[in-house]
Amino acid sequence: MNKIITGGDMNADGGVDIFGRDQYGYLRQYPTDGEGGWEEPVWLGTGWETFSEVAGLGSSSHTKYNDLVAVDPNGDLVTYATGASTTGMYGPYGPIGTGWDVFKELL
Ligand SMILES: [Ca+2]
Repeated sequence: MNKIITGGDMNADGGVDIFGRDQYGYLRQYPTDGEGGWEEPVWLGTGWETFSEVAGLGSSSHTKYNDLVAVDPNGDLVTYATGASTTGMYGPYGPIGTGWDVFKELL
């Protein structure tokens, strides 16, 4: 993995989840099992290597699910809204702003 982040509780099951992006750009979500372990990863898609930064966000879509934000190759900050991330489905992303590539990382 070349990027590991926590996204908060992405699937609204009460446990904090983590994400890993591998060298090929695959993004996986690792849900907690609620007992100190982790469930099988959920594959969330490819192409995530194009983002210089990926971070967890609260629910920007006013749902019970948290979302992700990322800095795309143009330096735009974009959001990926989650429906139910256990299905691996993320809604289309929308731009938040431009010029975010000047920042070293998202916190
Ligand atoms: Ca969770």
